[in-house]
Amino acid sequence: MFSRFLVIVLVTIYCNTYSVAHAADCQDGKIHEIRMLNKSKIDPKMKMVFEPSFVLAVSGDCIKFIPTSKGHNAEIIKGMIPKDAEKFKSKINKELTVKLDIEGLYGIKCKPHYQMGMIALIQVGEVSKSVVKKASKVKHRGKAKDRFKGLFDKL
Ligand SMILES: [Cu+2]
Repeated sequence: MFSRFLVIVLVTIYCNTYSVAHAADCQDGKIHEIRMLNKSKIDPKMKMVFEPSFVLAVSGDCIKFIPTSKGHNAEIIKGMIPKDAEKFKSKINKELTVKLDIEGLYGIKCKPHYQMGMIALIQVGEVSKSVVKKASKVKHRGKAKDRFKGLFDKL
């Protein structure tokens, strides 16, 4: 009986600690929202997009990926993440908030629609020319190639 009570107490403490820690994660920084859409709200001719597809953030900011349309996810593209930063990947149709502490460029794709050009670029802090050059050299397929070119051209 006592141990059962203890388990409940411990679970309660754990849950509270977890939610508090989680909520506190983004307290110091800004939360940038990126929507996952079947159709762009800016240019309706564009299908399968992250919107905005480029975010300029500072270290400690959070990015919230919102599954506005169904069937999308957000994950790091191999080779498009700063050294020492942690990779992330959301589940299809699930919202994900990540805190980005390490400066640099983060390339994001939606796994099912990558070839259709569903990609995004996040810049955290200042980035050097060599960082931009390295990230822009990552090879892409399908429409992802053109859309990344468009994003890198603006950097
Ligand atoms: Cu998608």
